[in-house]
Amino acid sequence: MIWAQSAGSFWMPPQASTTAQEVDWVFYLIYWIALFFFLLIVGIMTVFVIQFRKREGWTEEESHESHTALEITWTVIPILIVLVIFFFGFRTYMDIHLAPANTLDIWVTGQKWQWFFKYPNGHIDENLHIPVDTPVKLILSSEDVTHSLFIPAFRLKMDAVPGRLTTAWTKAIQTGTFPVYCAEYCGTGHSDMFAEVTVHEPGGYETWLEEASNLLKQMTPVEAGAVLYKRKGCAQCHTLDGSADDGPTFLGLFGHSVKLADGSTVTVNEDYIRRSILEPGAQIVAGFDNIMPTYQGKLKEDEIAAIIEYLKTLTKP
Ligand code: HEC
Ligand SMILES: [Cu+2]
Repeated sequence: MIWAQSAGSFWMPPQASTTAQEVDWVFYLIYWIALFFFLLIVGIMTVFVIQFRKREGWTEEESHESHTALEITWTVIPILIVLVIFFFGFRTYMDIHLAPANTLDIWVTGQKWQWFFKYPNGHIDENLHIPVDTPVKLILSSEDVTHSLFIPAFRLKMDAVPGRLTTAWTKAIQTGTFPVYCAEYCGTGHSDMFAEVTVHEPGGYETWLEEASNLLKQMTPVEAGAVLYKRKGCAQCHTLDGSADDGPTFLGLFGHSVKLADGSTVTVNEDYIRRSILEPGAQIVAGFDNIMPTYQGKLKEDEIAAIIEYLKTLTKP
Protein backbone atom coordinates (compact mmCIF):
# COMPACT_ATOMS: atom_id res chain seq x y z
CA MET A 1 0.00 0.00 0.00
CA ILE A 2 2.59 2.41 1.15
CA TRP A 3 4.90 1.63 -1.77
CA ALA A 4 2.13 1.77 -4.34
CA GLN A 5 3.10 5.02 -6.00
CA SER A 6 6.69 4.24 -6.66
CA ALA A 7 8.40 0.88 -6.63
CA GLY A 8 12.10 0.55 -6.03
CA SER A 9 14.39 -2.14 -7.34
CA PHE A 10 14.63 -5.64 -5.92
CA TRP A 11 17.34 -4.51 -3.49
CA MET A 12 16.53 -0.87 -2.92
CA PRO A 13 13.59 1.38 -2.10
CA PRO A 14 12.80 4.03 -4.74
CA GLN A 15 15.30 6.82 -5.26
CA ALA A 16 13.03 9.66 -4.24
CA SER A 17 15.65 12.27 -3.39
CA THR A 18 18.87 13.66 -4.81
CA THR A 19 20.73 12.08 -1.88
CA ALA A 20 19.29 8.68 -2.74
CA GLN A 21 20.97 8.79 -6.15
CA GLU A 22 24.32 9.80 -4.69
CA VAL A 23 24.22 7.28 -1.85
CA ASP A 24 23.27 4.42 -4.17
CA TRP A 25 26.06 5.38 -6.55
CA VAL A 26 28.66 5.06 -3.76
CA PHE A 27 26.98 1.89 -2.51
CA TYR A 28 27.16 0.22 -5.92
CA LEU A 29 30.74 1.43 -6.48
CA ILE A 30 31.85 -0.37 -3.31
CA TYR A 31 29.58 -3.30 -4.08
CA TRP A 32 31.08 -3.95 -7.54
CA ILE A 33 34.65 -3.48 -6.35
CA ALA A 34 34.01 -5.93 -3.51
CA LEU A 35 32.32 -8.42 -5.81
CA PHE A 36 35.14 -8.21 -8.37
CA PHE A 37 37.82 -8.93 -5.78
CA PHE A 38 35.73 -11.60 -4.08
CA LEU A 39 35.41 -13.53 -7.34
CA LEU A 40 39.06 -12.90 -8.27
CA ILE A 41 40.45 -14.06 -4.93
CA VAL A 42 38.12 -17.01 -4.42
CA GLY A 43 38.62 -18.01 -8.09
CA ILE A 44 42.42 -18.02 -7.88
CA MET A 45 42.26 -19.74 -4.50
CA THR A 46 40.12 -22.51 -5.93
CA VAL A 47 42.50 -23.04 -8.87
CA PHE A 48 45.50 -23.17 -6.53
CA VAL A 49 43.82 -25.55 -4.12
CA ILE A 50 43.21 -27.98 -6.96
CA GLN A 51 46.45 -27.50 -8.86
CA PHE A 52 48.80 -27.60 -5.87
CA ARG A 53 47.06 -30.25 -3.83
CA LYS A 54 49.09 -32.91 -2.06
CA ARG A 55 49.94 -35.57 -4.61
CA GLU A 56 51.68 -38.94 -4.42
CA GLY A 57 55.42 -38.58 -3.78
CA TRP A 58 55.04 -35.00 -2.52
CA THR A 59 57.93 -33.51 -0.58
CA GLU A 60 57.94 -30.17 1.25
CA GLU A 61 59.78 -27.40 -0.56
CA GLU A 62 61.85 -24.75 1.08
CA SER A 63 59.97 -21.49 1.50
CA HIS A 64 60.79 -18.76 -1.01
CA GLU A 65 62.43 -15.42 -0.48
CA SER A 66 60.08 -12.42 -0.29
CA HIS A 67 59.14 -10.83 -3.59
CA THR A 68 59.43 -7.05 -3.22
CA ALA A 69 57.74 -6.06 -6.47
CA LEU A 70 54.77 -8.27 -5.70
CA GLU A 71 54.44 -6.90 -2.19
CA ILE A 72 54.53 -3.29 -3.38
CA THR A 73 51.87 -4.08 -5.98
CA TRP A 74 49.45 -5.61 -3.50
CA THR A 75 49.95 -2.65 -1.16
CA VAL A 76 49.67 0.16 -3.67
CA ILE A 77 46.63 -1.11 -5.59
CA PRO A 78 44.39 -1.46 -2.48
CA ILE A 79 45.53 2.00 -1.29
CA LEU A 80 44.45 3.51 -4.60
CA ILE A 81 41.11 1.71 -4.38
CA VAL A 82 40.33 2.88 -0.84
CA LEU A 83 41.35 6.42 -1.82
CA VAL A 84 38.82 6.34 -4.65
CA ILE A 85 36.16 5.02 -2.25
CA PHE A 86 37.11 7.71 0.27
CA PHE A 87 36.88 10.47 -2.33
CA PHE A 88 33.37 9.57 -3.47
CA GLY A 89 32.21 8.64 0.05
CA PHE A 90 33.43 11.88 1.57
CA ARG A 91 31.95 13.99 -1.23
CA THR A 92 28.56 12.34 -0.69
CA TYR A 93 28.89 12.66 3.10
CA MET A 94 29.42 16.40 2.76
CA ASP A 95 26.49 16.74 0.34
CA ILE A 96 24.22 14.90 2.78
CA HIS A 97 25.27 16.94 5.80
CA LEU A 98 25.56 20.47 4.48
CA ALA A 99 22.12 21.87 3.76
CA PRO A 100 21.94 24.50 1.02
CA ALA A 101 20.78 28.02 1.87
CA ASN A 102 17.06 28.91 1.69
CA THR A 103 15.59 25.62 2.82
CA LEU A 104 12.06 25.00 3.95
CA ASP A 105 12.55 24.26 7.67
CA ILE A 106 10.42 21.65 9.42
CA TRP A 107 10.92 20.78 13.10
CA VAL A 108 10.75 17.10 13.95
CA THR A 109 10.17 15.72 17.44
CA GLY A 110 10.61 12.10 18.42
CA GLN A 111 8.57 10.94 21.36
CA LYS A 112 7.60 7.53 22.75
CA TRP A 113 6.30 6.38 20.27
CA GLN A 114 5.52 8.76 17.50
CA TRP A 115 7.02 11.39 15.23
CA PHE A 116 5.69 14.92 15.12
CA PHE A 117 6.37 17.40 12.36
CA LYS A 118 5.97 21.11 13.00
CA TYR A 119 5.48 23.34 9.97
CA PRO A 120 6.44 27.02 9.58
CA ASN A 121 2.88 28.19 10.34
CA GLY A 122 2.86 26.31 13.67
CA HIS A 123 0.79 23.35 12.49
CA ILE A 124 1.87 20.06 14.04
CA ASP A 125 1.18 16.85 12.14
CA GLU A 126 1.90 13.17 12.61
CA ASN A 127 3.12 12.86 9.03
CA LEU A 128 5.73 14.64 6.97
CA HIS A 129 4.58 16.63 3.95
CA ILE A 130 7.04 18.37 1.64
CA PRO A 131 7.00 19.91 -1.83
CA VAL A 132 8.88 18.22 -4.68
CA ASP A 133 12.17 19.73 -5.99
CA THR A 134 12.60 21.92 -2.89
CA PRO A 135 15.44 21.64 -0.38
CA VAL A 136 13.90 20.83 3.01
CA LYS A 137 15.78 21.01 6.30
CA LEU A 138 14.63 18.83 9.19
CA ILE A 139 15.58 20.01 12.67
CA LEU A 140 15.28 17.10 15.09
CA SER A 141 14.87 16.85 18.83
CA SER A 142 13.55 14.27 21.26
CA GLU A 143 11.16 14.51 24.19
CA ASP A 144 12.47 11.45 25.97
CA VAL A 145 15.03 8.93 24.68
CA THR A 146 17.13 8.76 21.53
CA HIS A 147 15.13 8.07 18.39
CA SER A 148 16.34 8.02 14.81
CA LEU A 149 14.39 9.39 11.87
CA PHE A 150 14.76 6.99 8.97
CA ILE A 151 13.32 7.62 5.50
CA PRO A 152 14.65 4.83 3.25
CA ALA A 153 13.33 6.35 0.02
CA PHE A 154 15.42 9.48 0.72
CA ARG A 155 18.38 7.46 2.12
CA LEU A 156 18.04 9.78 5.12
CA LYS A 157 18.75 8.75 8.69
CA MET A 158 19.39 11.11 11.59
CA ASP A 159 19.26 10.65 15.35
CA ALA A 160 16.86 12.69 17.47
CA VAL A 161 18.70 13.12 20.77
CA PRO A 162 17.23 14.53 23.99
CA GLY A 163 18.77 17.84 25.00
CA ARG A 164 20.19 18.82 21.63
CA LEU A 165 19.19 19.62 18.08
CA THR A 166 20.38 17.72 15.04
CA THR A 167 19.66 18.51 11.41
CA ALA A 168 19.26 16.67 8.15
CA TRP A 169 18.18 17.87 4.76
CA THR A 170 16.71 16.40 1.62
CA LYS A 171 15.47 17.36 -1.80
CA ALA A 172 12.71 15.11 -3.06
CA ILE A 173 12.69 14.40 -6.80
CA GLN A 174 9.69 12.09 -6.95
CA THR A 175 6.13 12.74 -5.82
CA GLY A 176 4.32 10.05 -3.85
CA THR A 177 4.07 8.60 -0.37
CA PHE A 178 6.92 6.81 1.35
CA PRO A 179 7.39 5.27 4.80
CA VAL A 180 9.15 6.92 7.73
CA TYR A 181 10.55 4.78 10.57
CA CYS A 182 12.38 5.04 13.83
CA ALA A 183 15.73 3.30 13.50
CA GLU A 184 16.87 3.44 17.11
CA TYR A 185 15.36 0.97 19.56
CA CYS A 186 13.43 3.22 21.94
CA GLY A 187 11.16 0.95 24.00
CA THR A 188 8.16 -1.33 23.67
CA GLY A 189 6.36 0.79 21.07
CA HIS A 190 9.45 1.20 18.86
CA SER A 191 8.15 -0.92 16.00
CA ASP A 192 4.91 1.10 15.92
CA MET A 193 6.82 4.29 15.48
CA PHE A 194 6.22 4.84 11.82
CA ALA A 195 4.75 7.65 9.76
CA GLU A 196 4.50 8.65 6.12
CA VAL A 197 6.17 11.28 4.04
CA THR A 198 4.10 12.72 1.21
CA VAL A 199 5.93 14.54 -1.56
CA HIS A 200 3.51 16.97 -3.16
CA GLU A 201 3.32 18.30 -6.72
CA PRO A 202 4.12 22.03 -7.02
CA GLY A 203 1.42 23.96 -5.15
CA GLY A 204 0.05 20.87 -3.42
CA TYR A 205 2.06 21.36 -0.25
CA GLU A 206 0.67 24.85 0.35
CA THR A 207 -2.91 23.63 -0.21
CA TRP A 208 -2.38 20.70 2.14
CA LEU A 209 -0.88 22.89 4.89
CA GLU A 210 -3.73 25.39 4.61
CA GLU A 211 -6.33 22.67 5.03
CA ALA A 212 -4.52 20.64 7.67
CA SER A 213 -3.94 23.59 9.97
CA ASN A 214 -7.57 24.69 9.97
CA LEU A 215 -8.84 21.57 11.67
CA LEU A 216 -11.16 23.25 14.14
CA LYS A 217 -12.65 25.55 11.49
CA GLN A 218 -13.53 22.65 9.22
CA MET A 219 -15.25 20.30 11.62
CA THR A 220 -17.15 20.04 14.87
CA PRO A 221 -15.17 19.83 18.12
CA VAL A 222 -16.07 16.14 18.49
CA GLU A 223 -14.76 15.33 14.98
CA ALA A 224 -11.68 17.45 15.54
CA GLY A 225 -11.13 15.70 18.89
CA ALA A 226 -11.15 12.32 17.12
CA VAL A 227 -8.52 13.54 14.65
CA LEU A 228 -6.39 15.07 17.42
CA TYR A 229 -6.57 11.80 19.39
CA LYS A 230 -4.70 10.14 16.53
CA ARG A 231 -2.61 13.08 15.39
CA LYS A 232 -1.27 14.02 18.81
CA GLY A 233 -0.20 10.52 19.70
CA CYS A 234 -2.80 9.70 22.38
CA ALA A 235 -3.60 6.50 20.47
CA GLN A 236 -0.05 5.26 21.07
CA CYS A 237 -0.87 4.66 24.75
CA HIS A 238 -4.64 4.88 25.14
CA THR A 239 -7.40 2.78 23.57
CA LEU A 240 -11.06 3.30 22.75
CA ASP A 241 -12.18 -0.29 23.28
CA GLY A 242 -12.01 -0.70 27.05
CA SER A 243 -8.64 -2.50 27.16
CA ALA A 244 -5.74 -0.90 28.99
CA ASP A 245 -2.55 -0.23 27.05
CA ASP A 246 0.38 1.79 28.41
CA GLY A 247 -2.35 4.15 29.65
CA PRO A 248 -5.97 3.69 30.75
CA THR A 249 -8.68 3.25 28.11
CA PHE A 250 -10.81 6.22 27.13
CA LEU A 251 -13.97 4.13 26.86
CA GLY A 252 -16.41 5.28 29.52
CA LEU A 253 -13.80 7.63 30.97
CA PHE A 254 -15.96 10.71 31.38
CA GLY A 255 -17.99 10.82 34.57
CA HIS A 256 -16.61 7.62 36.08
CA SER A 257 -14.56 7.64 39.27
CA VAL A 258 -10.85 6.96 39.05
CA LYS A 259 -8.61 5.61 41.77
CA LEU A 260 -5.38 7.56 41.92
CA ALA A 261 -1.98 6.25 42.95
CA ASP A 262 -2.08 8.30 46.18
CA GLY A 263 -5.20 6.39 47.28
CA SER A 264 -7.72 9.15 46.62
CA THR A 265 -10.61 8.91 44.18
CA VAL A 266 -11.72 11.55 41.69
CA THR A 267 -14.63 11.82 39.29
CA VAL A 268 -13.56 12.53 35.73
CA ASN A 269 -14.81 15.93 34.62
CA GLU A 270 -13.58 18.55 32.15
CA ASP A 271 -11.01 20.03 34.50
CA TYR A 272 -9.56 16.63 35.44
CA ILE A 273 -9.02 15.76 31.77
CA ARG A 274 -7.46 19.14 31.03
CA ARG A 275 -5.08 18.73 33.96
CA SER A 276 -4.27 15.13 32.96
CA ILE A 277 -3.22 16.45 29.55
CA LEU A 278 -1.21 19.46 30.72
CA GLU A 279 0.23 18.09 33.98
CA PRO A 280 0.12 14.29 33.61
CA GLY A 281 2.30 13.80 36.68
CA ALA A 282 -0.04 15.66 39.02
CA GLN A 283 -2.71 12.97 39.38
CA ILE A 284 -1.44 9.51 38.47
CA VAL A 285 -3.99 6.81 37.86
CA ALA A 286 -3.47 3.82 40.17
CA GLY A 287 -1.77 0.93 38.41
CA PHE A 288 -0.08 3.02 35.71
CA ASP A 289 3.35 4.56 35.35
CA ASN A 290 3.95 8.26 35.02
CA ILE A 291 5.07 8.04 31.39
CA MET A 292 2.60 10.36 29.70
CA PRO A 293 4.36 13.41 28.25
CA THR A 294 2.94 16.85 29.00
CA TYR A 295 1.07 18.53 26.16
CA GLN A 296 1.87 21.99 27.49
CA GLY A 297 2.58 24.15 24.43
CA LYS A 298 1.60 21.31 22.09
CA LEU A 299 -2.17 21.57 22.38
CA LYS A 300 -4.04 24.86 22.32
CA GLU A 301 -6.95 25.39 24.70
CA ASP A 302 -9.54 24.96 21.93
CA GLU A 303 -7.86 21.72 20.90
CA ILE A 304 -7.99 20.43 24.48
CA ALA A 305 -11.66 21.41 24.54
CA ALA A 306 -12.23 19.42 21.35
CA ILE A 307 -10.53 16.36 22.86
CA ILE A 308 -12.67 16.66 26.00
CA GLU A 309 -15.85 16.84 23.89
CA TYR A 310 -14.68 13.78 21.94
CA LEU A 311 -13.89 11.78 25.10
CA LYS A 312 -17.40 12.57 26.39
CA THR A 313 -18.88 10.72 23.41
CA LEU A 314 -17.01 7.49 24.25
CA THR A 315 -19.64 6.10 26.58
CA LYS A 316 -19.97 2.41 27.35
CA PRO A 317 -22.89 0.76 25.52
C1 HEC B 1 3.38 7.71 26.29
C2 HEC B 1 2.05 7.25 26.55
C3 HEC B 1 0.90 8.28 26.61
C4 HEC B 1 0.54 9.19 25.67
C5 HEC B 1 1.20 9.48 24.34
C6 HEC B 1 -0.66 9.84 26.17
N1 HEC B 1 -0.97 9.33 27.40
FE1 HEC B 1 -2.53 9.88 28.60
N2 HEC B 1 -1.90 8.62 30.03
C7 HEC B 1 -0.85 7.75 29.94
C8 HEC B 1 -0.71 7.00 31.18
C9 HEC B 1 0.35 5.96 31.48
C10 HEC B 1 -1.74 7.46 32.03
C11 HEC B 1 -2.02 7.00 33.44
C12 HEC B 1 -1.02 7.61 34.42
C13 HEC B 1 -1.29 9.07 34.63
O1 HEC B 1 -2.36 9.42 35.11
O2 HEC B 1 -0.39 9.86 34.27
C14 HEC B 1 -2.47 8.48 31.28
C15 HEC B 1 -3.58 9.16 31.76
C16 HEC B 1 -4.38 9.98 31.00
C17 HEC B 1 -5.64 10.51 31.45
C18 HEC B 1 -6.33 10.19 32.74
C19 HEC B 1 -7.06 8.89 32.48
C20 HEC B 1 -7.88 8.34 33.61
O3 HEC B 1 -8.33 7.18 33.46
O4 HEC B 1 -8.07 9.03 34.60
C21 HEC B 1 -6.15 11.28 30.42
C22 HEC B 1 -7.47 12.03 30.37
C23 HEC B 1 -5.18 11.22 29.35
N3 HEC B 1 -4.12 10.42 29.73
C24 HEC B 1 -5.32 11.86 28.15
C25 HEC B 1 -4.38 11.79 27.11
C26 HEC B 1 -4.54 12.51 25.88
C27 HEC B 1 -5.74 13.38 25.51
C28 HEC B 1 -3.43 12.25 25.14
C29 HEC B 1 -3.08 12.79 23.75
C30 HEC B 1 -3.19 14.23 23.61
C31 HEC B 1 -2.59 11.34 25.91
N4 HEC B 1 -3.22 11.08 27.10
C32 HEC B 1 -1.37 10.82 25.49
C33 HEC B 1 -0.01 7.59 28.85
C34 HEC B 1 -0.04 8.37 27.70
CU1 LIG C 1 11.79 5.78 18.46
